[in-house]
Amino acid sequence: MGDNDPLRPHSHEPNPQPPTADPTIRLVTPDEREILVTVEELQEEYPAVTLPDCYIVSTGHGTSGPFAFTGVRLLDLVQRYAGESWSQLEAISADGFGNRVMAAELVESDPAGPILLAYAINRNQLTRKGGLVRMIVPGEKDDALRQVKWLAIVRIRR
Ligand SMILES: Nc1nc2c(c(=O)[nH]1)N[C@H]1C(S)=C(S)[C@@H](COP(=O)(O)O)O[C@H]1N2
Ligand SMILES: [Mo]
Repeated sequence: MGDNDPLRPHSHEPNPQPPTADPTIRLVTPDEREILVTVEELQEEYPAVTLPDCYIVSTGHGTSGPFAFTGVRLLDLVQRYAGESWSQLEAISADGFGNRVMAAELVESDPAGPILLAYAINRNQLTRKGGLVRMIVPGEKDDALRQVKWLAIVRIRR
């Protein structure tokens, strides 16, 4: 994929502007099925989990928080569509910012809490500008490169 590979290390300068308006996520299963997951489905079909003490730690430009993020466990979403037959996934935003998540990180979650797909912050719905839907990785303390705003694609790999 060359220089535009969203999974390669990228700049710490966050993009402040949502690249698109629609927060629907395209989930791709290991057998290449594509499922569109809306914010409403996340809110209605999965247990809501709130992590009360999240920080967005940004090397070079400060830390913000604490925030209480509410959303679904990424593990719950993945297990619904891929069962147990997967080893990792790619979480990629609409502005081409990405992260790889290994199964072990979801199954044996960090003591700080499980990785979430968040739709609310401090009990209020996240705005699109605020990152809706945002991946929150509570175990990440050193920079904010895993706190992916505007999640657009979840590609699950065998
Ligand atoms: N989609 C997307 N997510 C992103 C970024 C980005 O540019 N695009 N920047 C990251 C970086 S470098 C930082 S510091 C934080 C900033 O989060 P904030 O905008 O909520 O302060 O978002 C992270 N998540
Ligand atoms: Mo950053």
